[in-house]
Amino acid sequence: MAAVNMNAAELSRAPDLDLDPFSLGFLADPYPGHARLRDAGPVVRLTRYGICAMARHAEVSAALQDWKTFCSGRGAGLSDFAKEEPWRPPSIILEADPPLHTRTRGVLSKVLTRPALMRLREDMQQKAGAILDGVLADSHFEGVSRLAEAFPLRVFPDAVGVTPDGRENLLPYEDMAFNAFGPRNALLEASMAKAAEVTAWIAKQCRRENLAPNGFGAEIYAQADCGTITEEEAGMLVRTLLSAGLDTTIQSLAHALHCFALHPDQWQAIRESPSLIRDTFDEVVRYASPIQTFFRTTTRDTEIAGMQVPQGEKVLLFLAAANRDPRHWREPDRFDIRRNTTGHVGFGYGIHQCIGQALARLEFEVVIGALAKRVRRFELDGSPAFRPNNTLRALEHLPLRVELEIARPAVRVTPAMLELRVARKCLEAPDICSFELVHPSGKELPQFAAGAHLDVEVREGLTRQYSLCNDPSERHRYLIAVLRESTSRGGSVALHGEVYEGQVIRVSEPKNHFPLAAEAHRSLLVAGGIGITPILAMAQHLISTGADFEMHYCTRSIERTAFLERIRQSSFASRVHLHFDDGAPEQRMDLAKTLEAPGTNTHLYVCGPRGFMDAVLTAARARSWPDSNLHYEFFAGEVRHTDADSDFDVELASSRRVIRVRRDQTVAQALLAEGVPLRLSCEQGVCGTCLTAVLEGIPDHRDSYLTPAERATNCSFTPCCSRARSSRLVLDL
Ligand code: 8QM
Repeated sequence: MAAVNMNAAELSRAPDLDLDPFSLGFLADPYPGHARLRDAGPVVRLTRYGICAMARHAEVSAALQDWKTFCSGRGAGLSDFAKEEPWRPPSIILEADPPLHTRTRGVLSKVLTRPALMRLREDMQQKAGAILDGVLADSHFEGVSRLAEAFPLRVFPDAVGVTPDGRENLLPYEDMAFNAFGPRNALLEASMAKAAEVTAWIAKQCRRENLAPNGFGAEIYAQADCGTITEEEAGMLVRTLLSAGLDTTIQSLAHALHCFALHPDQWQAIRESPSLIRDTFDEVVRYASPIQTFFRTTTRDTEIAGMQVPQGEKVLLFLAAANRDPRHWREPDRFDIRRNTTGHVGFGYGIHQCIGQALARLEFEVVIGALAKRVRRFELDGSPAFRPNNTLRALEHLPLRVELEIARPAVRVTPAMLELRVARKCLEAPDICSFELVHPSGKELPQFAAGAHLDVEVREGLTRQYSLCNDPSERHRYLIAVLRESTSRGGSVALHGEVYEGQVIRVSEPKNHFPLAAEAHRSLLVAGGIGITPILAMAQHLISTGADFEMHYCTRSIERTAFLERIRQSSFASRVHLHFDDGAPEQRMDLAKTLEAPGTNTHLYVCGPRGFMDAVLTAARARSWPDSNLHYEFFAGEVRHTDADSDFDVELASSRRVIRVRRDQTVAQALLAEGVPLRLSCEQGVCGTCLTAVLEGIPDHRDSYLTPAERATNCSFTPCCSRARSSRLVLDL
């Protein structure tokens, strides 16, 4: 589109249009406005702003590629930096032309390399899994905050190396930056409410000393050390990442979820061929165009499709309208993951095309890939709501309902049993005995991690689970502690009364259903009574790794407190707070204070009696602790029985036999009484040995074995303790 020497008379003037593409009405439903703009001509003049605009694919795409005529150096928003003071120092990449742009873009392309992104993948997958565990525990959830925002917020700031404190400034900053490309309307004013504070935080984050050593931020500064850019420019490029990297990706995810809910057939296709996710990403960006518009400024008189556009004009490019121009696309308003999206301008086009798209694509593939394995179907559970922004097409609320994949219960291989000698049996407190188990010939024992337990065969046919409470770095012994409960089904009584020093007993290899989260920045350990056992091992491990943690141990009285002396002598004594039910009020545990304001990446571990754990977990959830940061294990003997229990039927799928389960029986008891073989171990929903697939009906889960997400699928249950909500369960037996 070169400047041409033509008489102005031979060129026609672009038609005038009185339309405000930044009004709330336009932004709420931009599509009719986009059609008007396209149909009015290849170039139109927006009288309200005195600027030119283009909305057809051919012209938008051509202008984006002709950076010499349509420059970025005078701003990518409405404001002309040649005439107005920019709201912040201009971006040295987005709002720059060659040669500066070439140099700064070169720096980011050296930082955001494929190998660098590949290194992030595994960690992202883990984080996606943790987020989905929490979100999918509920069949209804808010798609924007719980998923579309939660995931990028979890991975992107870490990838850049942003400090954990103050990350809540990131989204307000981006909202402000994207509004600032538009006119000074009420939207911009509103998002600028806390501008000074938010901008100051961002500026601080961009400094070298505030960036983590391994992130993209530090990599950018490493380029300053090579002399490619100055120290100040490095800070500006970090600011670019923080301006452009979060809300854009968030919205690609949010729009994708919205599209999947409206097009279940396409979600089904993705589930069948996950390789379609890559193309889906581009189709979402085309179809929804999270970035709707950008501006350029003409550097010379030019003509577009026979119409004159003078030098020094702001030109508004409607990326979103170009992406749905019927002159270019067949059925443009149809979301179709199989279409060829080549040439879409959702990432811009030409020298300024989005440099972060590979990172966004990676995030998208990881989350959508994880969802594809677990979610069969998305449905809207109410109306979505949009958040108006001068540049972004942003979903604010997306109420979703999901139907989950049937999780076939994993085949769990029975681990080998070990025969160990009781080297020491010791009364730790009234009714609490510890047992030190060693290899009879003194060999090293299989290693265990903090939180692990042993299945202990108390006697033939009676197996119970006990947490290991010694230091996990010890290899010569296992230490368990057992509370004698005369009301329970005999395990603890038998261990107290029938097992002596010198005796050999059979135990499983250590199993861990209560592991520490590797990524925790800080851990809060909370034990009630005998729940101290796994917590002791955790404290021992955390102190040895130099981790930040605090431990709370609640018991009925000092006399009934097991391991008191060990704790007082330990290397972590200073981290421990003791709380006695019969002690002075000021030493009781203050849940509100202990659980207040969870830092990002603080993990909570709770073990104790059910009522205790319920209180702690309820208090944590009330203070917005994310589910993925809550870890808990019920200690033995905590199966719920209620007076409301009623009779129901179970049907064996293989034989169609129907067996009645009476209100005073467990499913396991009813099955065994009818001669149906079933392997049982703990009989209290802790070990998972009896896990059975449920083909129809809804179980009433009472175990502490399945994860909340597994439970929500209703595809398996533990017949040793769980019951039925429906009148019949069809079991895969
Ligand atoms: C939009 O600050 C910047 O450099 C910058 C801000 C916003 C973007 C790009 C760069 C395209 C995502």
